[in-house]
Amino acid sequence: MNTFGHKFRFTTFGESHGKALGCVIDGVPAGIKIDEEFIQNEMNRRKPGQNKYATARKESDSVEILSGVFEGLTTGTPISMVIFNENQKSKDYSNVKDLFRPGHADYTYFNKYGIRDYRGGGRSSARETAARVAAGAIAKLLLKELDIEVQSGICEIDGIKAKNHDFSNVQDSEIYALDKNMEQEQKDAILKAKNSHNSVGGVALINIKNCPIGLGEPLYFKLDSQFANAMMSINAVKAIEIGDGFDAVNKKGYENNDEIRAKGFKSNHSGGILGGISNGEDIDLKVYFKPTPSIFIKQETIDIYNNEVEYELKGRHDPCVAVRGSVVAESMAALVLADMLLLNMSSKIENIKKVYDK
Ligand code: FMN
Repeated sequence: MNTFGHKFRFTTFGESHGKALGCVIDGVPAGIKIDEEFIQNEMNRRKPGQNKYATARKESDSVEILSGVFEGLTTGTPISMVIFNENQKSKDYSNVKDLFRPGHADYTYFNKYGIRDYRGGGRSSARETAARVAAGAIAKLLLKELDIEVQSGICEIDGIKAKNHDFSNVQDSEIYALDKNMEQEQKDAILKAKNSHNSVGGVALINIKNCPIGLGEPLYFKLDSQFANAMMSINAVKAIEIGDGFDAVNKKGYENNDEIRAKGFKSNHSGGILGGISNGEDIDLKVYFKPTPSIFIKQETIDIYNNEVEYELKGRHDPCVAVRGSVVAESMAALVLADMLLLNMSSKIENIKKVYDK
């Protein structure tokens, strides 16, 4: 199961220490202008090795488009993109060859398949998310045609919460912080964990503007369920909130309902989704990332022969995966929207008549 989406559908391939990763996207309408600089820029926002708050692994994450684009426009045929791996250090993993690293997929993969690529986690590595960002960039170019905007930023690191959500701060921040006043404290928490060979968790906020009313397919394909599916498919994501999320549980109905006026909703506690369908308000999602499992502190585990052992990791790892993970979550949100937009087009006979000029 390496495919996501229905009408706008993509499949990713590749492993952390293999030759390359990539994706094939099917269902992209013809005639979308492909801005390669934009796609690469999206890749650069996720790529590793950019500052001391991220892993030191250096990858250019240059994307090559192999098919589906002619003279700068999509042709309606599958778009395939490839990203070659450049900076693997597979020998860093020789000491964990027969061990199951705590917090990683090693134990479950091995028990499920009986074989695993231990170098960097193979397919279970978040290196795969580079391919999702490439696919997400194509989805964003489709959304751009419809003036739909998806943005993200970090609203919490190690329990230190942003008090203000200012997306204009994100692009100048090394940790994509939404609150300039909390940024230093959040950065210090990452460095403190890194210097003590540990890691921290964090929360990304995704905001979607200009989403039309009607996206989401009741009952088993609600928009919220598709966002949850998309976000929970990202490595290290442990929870997602929509709108007021967990806080809604402790409110009374009167406080939580968004009253409706002729000009629209008076509030947006629902986070832009009602009954599984977008209501035209901003969509707000919070995506919760656990602390990076790879830490450089001695831990207990077992080997593939069930011997109890102690081990210490080598390698290069993100002290807080939420930072680069926020870009992946933003891409997945764009991919869900692209799919839902295309699915929604056949919900009314008028729409179909419009296409066929009847
Ligand atoms: N885990 C690590 O141990 N080291 C890393 O450098 C690392 N980088 C990541 C980068 C991104 C962008 C994301 C989203 C996750 C990263 N992870 C990293 C998380 C692991 O891949 C993930 O926790 C692990 O595969 C187990 O899966 P699970 O946490 O979803 O259960």
